[in-house]
Amino acid sequence: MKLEHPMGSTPAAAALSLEEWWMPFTANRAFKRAPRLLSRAEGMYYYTPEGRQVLDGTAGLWCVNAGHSRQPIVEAVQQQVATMDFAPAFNMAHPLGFQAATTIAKMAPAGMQRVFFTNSGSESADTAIKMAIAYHRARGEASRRIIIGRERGYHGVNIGGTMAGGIPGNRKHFPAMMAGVDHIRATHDLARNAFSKGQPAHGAEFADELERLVAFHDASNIAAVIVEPMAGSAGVLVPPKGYLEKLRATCDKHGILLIFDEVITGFGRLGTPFASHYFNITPDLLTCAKAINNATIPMGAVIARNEIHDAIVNGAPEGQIEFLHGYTYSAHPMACAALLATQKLYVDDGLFERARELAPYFEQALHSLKGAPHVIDIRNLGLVGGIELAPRDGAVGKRGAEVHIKCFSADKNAALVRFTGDILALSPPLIIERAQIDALVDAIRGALATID
Ligand code: PXG
Repeated sequence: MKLEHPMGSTPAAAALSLEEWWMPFTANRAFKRAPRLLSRAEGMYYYTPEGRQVLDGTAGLWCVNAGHSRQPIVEAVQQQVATMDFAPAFNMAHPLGFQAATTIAKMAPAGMQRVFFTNSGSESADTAIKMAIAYHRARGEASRRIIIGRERGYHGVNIGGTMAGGIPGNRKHFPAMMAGVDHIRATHDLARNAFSKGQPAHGAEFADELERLVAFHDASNIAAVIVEPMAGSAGVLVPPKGYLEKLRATCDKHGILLIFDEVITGFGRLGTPFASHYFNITPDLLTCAKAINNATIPMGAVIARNEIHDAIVNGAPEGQIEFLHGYTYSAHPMACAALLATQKLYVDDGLFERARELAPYFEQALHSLKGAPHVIDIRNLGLVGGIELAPRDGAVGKRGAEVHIKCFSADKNAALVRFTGDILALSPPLIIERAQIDALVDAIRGALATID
């Protein structure tokens, strides 16, 4: 089972058998020919097995908002695993689950104080979709089952999220599961909005497409619209001014629920607890995960408008399970312990305010890459940045991948940068310092100068 390792692989990787781990969302064969390993993390940095320091420009995968291996979280999890490793949450409970839900409810938008725990963003998306359908059914509108997503949307990889998602490559192999969904178009508009700072000026009218789909399917058949308030995975697509307001108004007009997928935007990424606060628009259901507990233990949640909870729960006969849904690990005690410690850390360190204060500096640093080779757009919001590169002729995505590898492999000032096709994405931990923002941007500038 031991592979032969080509030149360039790390000694630590060379000592491993790489065949057995079928890696997620990875070009497995290419990766295993030249593996990139991380073995330790602290604060703003990852360390490779051979001890190279790599600045974390992506908070892991948009999730380690408080920085890595923070002591209060480490201690909370250590203590919890020694106190009670697991407790069932079906018709049983433990105090931490309630404390965790109360903590999240306090920071959620007004009127959204009911929290259902999952273990990931994908599970949150599917849970929210089921809740939306259950809500309409409980109110006697069982025909409302269609889910409207958006092109380039990402809602994870479970069946509901795959259906509602709008990334063609993720969907194309699963056509039989795709009944009952439709999509509005993405808001990306390079011609009018390239190099916008913050919310772009043009494109509120893209939301009008929802009216077209409502007319086509009839409102009586539509359960919910699900969008990321700011799309991350598909390449940092910031909503145009006025766009989300229009979506909210159209949903209200037709009794359609609005689901905000805040898996990336939740917990300070934009300088507010949720993007809902940032945009001042309250959805009906809000999905989150990742930074909920600094990604220490897998966890996600759906936050529901109280009225949605009440319609489902009070609509069922007394003594019966009202919502037949849940996971063995919903509100896992260790995930809850990590959540409580993480949320306290966010408050104690003022990290959401810090993100808000740093955002203008981050914006300025990022936009200094305008004019660098291949850069055709730069976009930003809060501590999120997207840098779009012109694709190489006949090799879409190659430039993005090369920048990622060059930044990671650099002997000096190495950095972890995400790429989606030819779009680079930055979402550093909220503890980043100004000098580290400069280092991150310099790493990208250096990599861009060396690729063709
Ligand atoms: N919704 C959104 C908006 C997400 O960004 C999910 C759902 C799924 O979450 P889980 O926990 O099931 O993976 C996500 C995940 C990237 C990247 O590089 C983004 C995600 C995951 C991995 C990579 O942009 N987002």
